[in-house]
Amino acid sequence: MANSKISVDPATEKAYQHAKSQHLSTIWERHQKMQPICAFGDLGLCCTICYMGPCRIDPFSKEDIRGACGAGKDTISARNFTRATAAGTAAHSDHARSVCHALIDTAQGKVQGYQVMDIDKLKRIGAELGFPTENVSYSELAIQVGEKLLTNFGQSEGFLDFVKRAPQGQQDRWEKAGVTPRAIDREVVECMHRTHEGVDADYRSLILQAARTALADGWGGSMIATELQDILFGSPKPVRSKVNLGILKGDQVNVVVHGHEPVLSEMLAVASREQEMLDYASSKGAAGITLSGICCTANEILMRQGFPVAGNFLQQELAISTGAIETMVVDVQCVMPGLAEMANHFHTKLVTTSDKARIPGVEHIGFDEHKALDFARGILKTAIDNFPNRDLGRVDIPAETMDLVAGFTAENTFRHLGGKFRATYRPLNDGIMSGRLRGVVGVVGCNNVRVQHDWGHRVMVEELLKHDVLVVQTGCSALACAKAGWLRPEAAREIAGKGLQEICEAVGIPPVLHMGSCVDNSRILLACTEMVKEGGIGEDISQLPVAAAAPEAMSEKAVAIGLYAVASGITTFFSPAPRVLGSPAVLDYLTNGIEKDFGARWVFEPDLLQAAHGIIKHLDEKREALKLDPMMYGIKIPRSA
Ligand code: MSK
Repeated sequence: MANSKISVDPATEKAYQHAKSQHLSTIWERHQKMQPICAFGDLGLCCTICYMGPCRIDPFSKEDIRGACGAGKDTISARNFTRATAAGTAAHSDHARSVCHALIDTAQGKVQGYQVMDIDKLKRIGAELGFPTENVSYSELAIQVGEKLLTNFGQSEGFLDFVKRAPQGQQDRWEKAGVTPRAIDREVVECMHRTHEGVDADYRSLILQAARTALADGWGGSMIATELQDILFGSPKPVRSKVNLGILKGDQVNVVVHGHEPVLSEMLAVASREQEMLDYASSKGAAGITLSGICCTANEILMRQGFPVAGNFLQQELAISTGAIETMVVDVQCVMPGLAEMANHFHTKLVTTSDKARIPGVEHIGFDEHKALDFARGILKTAIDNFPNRDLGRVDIPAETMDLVAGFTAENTFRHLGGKFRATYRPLNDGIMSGRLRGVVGVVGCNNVRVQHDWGHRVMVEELLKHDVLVVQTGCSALACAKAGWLRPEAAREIAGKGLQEICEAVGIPPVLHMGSCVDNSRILLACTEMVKEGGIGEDISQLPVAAAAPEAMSEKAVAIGLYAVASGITTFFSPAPRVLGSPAVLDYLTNGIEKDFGARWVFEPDLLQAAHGIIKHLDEKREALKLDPMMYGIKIPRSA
């Protein structure tokens, strides 16, 4: 941690101090009250799976202590890890299932307001799935694609369709390890079965099932969600916008979307631009409507429509504490129940909209896609009606905002790099081969109250940029770096090493590429696949000079993402570590043994600057194995590596 402040972001620090001065409960105070955290739980050595316990294993005991059923620390720790992976995969994949249904319903004309926006992508994916794409209506094709991908959830035979997209080397490894994912729901269910009392007690066998489940997320649920959202709402293109609490407007109706699913927020985006709505806002004394977001619903409407972002995970309560939000509309995942209490202190209406996610005491208006646009208009109208209730004496919006460019995808990065006439990853691969670029690293994931807000992302990314590493990002990590200004093309000149600077300036991209929400980590898998296909820097993903990192990991989804990255051949630096530190065997497998199975491993380094240096060393080892040119500008590996 850089200092005693709760955040390295001045807007967040100011908003926190303001909330504290009003004695408002925030995550920082509640977390403090939880201290000391339970070491058994933290180490993964508490078993709550049956009702004979809970059983806890003392990690320091010289005896081979076992739970009542005889499960030791390796079994307990691996079971906890497997269940976390299953929960993370379930979250991403259930999201994907909703998008499949939304695409089918749209094509059947059953929903209001949506239309298929990316016909080219629909045709590409239709062809990939084996459907004729000529002389067929787009609606028919969309239904076929949606229905085919829906079978990936529960099919009793075969493997997931998008597994075939992976480089052959990855597919061969998965087959050899017996982890090629079959059906998404099946893998999640099998995790729950195997971790039930008295089933699988072998830690390696459990972790391999966790890997199969994580792969069902990365190359299944998450990839389906990303692809179908692109088809339905349009594939992102580079777009300018702004980030941080200062985007909230003192004289406008502020509506904030929060969570992960873009199905409703896309309609709110449409409705917020309608003249009728703007006129209604004006009739209530507001100068306009500002629609913005928190977390990944924010990333979705940022990537596709350029709407501003109020903040990332740890800023959600503070956004309400500005006193300037009329309505916060939440859907699923990363929505803290603590929002309810914060909203009660202000005029803010907090509204849950997914029937899967309610909060006691909070108004629930179940989203009805069939009347999606009218539903969105209704929400906006209520927000506008709430504008006169704002207590102007309590409004305190930090001034900070930052410009950014978002909207990068595996496909459009391809076009950017290759120029207008020949879409190719060649310049990227050439940049790596010639030593202008050291490699590419995906720095992704959450905020975690155990880490100073945004500090982990920034300390790591800054070090990587200085050492000529192109950084791709998603989720709250992208927003942390956006607030620092590193998602502006000018940042290349300001912060990047000379080689990275030259590449960014030649192509006109920022040194940090924002690729979307958590499910869009699947775009990073596809970008790695393209790098392999382009040739010259590795025969499969595990040979590429690439890595992944989650420096402020918080959710079970982060565990699933980390595991599918590793199982896809990408060494992943993850902190805080998942709850496996209490089992030396599980820890050794995840950080060493797993490399034999997948060509990559986990690294749990809590010193995040040191972790950045570890990433740089890892990239250099990959470069050396490929006998690539030395780094063009001779930047040395940092001493701590
Ligand atoms: S929102 S999962 S805190 S990235 Fe996707 Fe942010 Fe992590 Fe939630």
